[in-house]
Amino acid sequence: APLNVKCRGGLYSGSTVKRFPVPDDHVAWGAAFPEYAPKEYTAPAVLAGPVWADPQHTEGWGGRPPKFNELDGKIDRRSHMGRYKVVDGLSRNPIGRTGIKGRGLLGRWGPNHAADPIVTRWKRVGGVVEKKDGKPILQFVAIKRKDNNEWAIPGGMVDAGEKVSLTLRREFGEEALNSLQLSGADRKHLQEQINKLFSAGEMVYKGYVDDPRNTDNAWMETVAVTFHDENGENVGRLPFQAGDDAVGVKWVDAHSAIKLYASHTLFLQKTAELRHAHW
Ligand code: RP5
Ligand code: MG
Ligand code: MG
Repeated sequence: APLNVKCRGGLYSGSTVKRFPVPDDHVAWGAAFPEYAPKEYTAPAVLAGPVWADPQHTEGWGGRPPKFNELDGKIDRRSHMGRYKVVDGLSRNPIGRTGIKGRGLLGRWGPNHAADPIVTRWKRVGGVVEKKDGKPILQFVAIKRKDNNEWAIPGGMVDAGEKVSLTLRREFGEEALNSLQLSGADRKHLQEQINKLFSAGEMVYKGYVDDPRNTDNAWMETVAVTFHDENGENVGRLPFQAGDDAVGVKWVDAHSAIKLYASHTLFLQKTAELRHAHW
């Protein structure tokens, strides 16, 4: 499969900084590329130093140098891809060149860990499971991202010290069910419904994400877990409403021609294979 496709070429997301053009056969660090001169860019929101961001790579790192390839206090700087290289004191993208240095929109040097919940049911028409080419059609919950209007799985960043199982539930609640706008009893009731659905999940992918925000020094990684509602009764009761960084939510039929954010089509394909669904 082609590597670093969505994080190469054009302008860096939300900026006017142009990525240094990297031809397919020059992505790998091992390919000689003496003229490679990427610009450095880290978004103002990251440089402002919110809790989710590391310090800038100033001399001495403001007394808090990142412990690369380690569990650094509550911050997990280990990669699902194995040990990554640290070159001139900075983490290096394990897949290859992206045409930009720094962190861009990402808070962490090195891996930025996310979790993606893939919630599925069978497509039913008049109560009967619909089939194509003899296989049942799987549907999944998609959200429309506010940052670029692309349809995506309702995933999000794992907070420092947070368990992935909690990130999956929290992000699904925030983005697909607008849980942040609920209070008291309503939120508690919704949480119980989510917990029931999320009690048994299966991991379909763990590793690097071809995210448009990736840079030579910072990149997205995820754990994608699928939760299937065989008879559709649990998910049928959920009050879907887009929230937080999502502006739309809907059930989408899974099939090979679908276009989704970052590497999400790949996670969906793995889910369809796991369920022996049409693809
Ligand atoms: C993707 O970005 C991951 O697969 C996950 O869906 C998402 C996490 O970032 P935010 O949704 O928090 O922007 O790489
Ligand atoms: Mg979110
Ligand atoms: Mg998100």
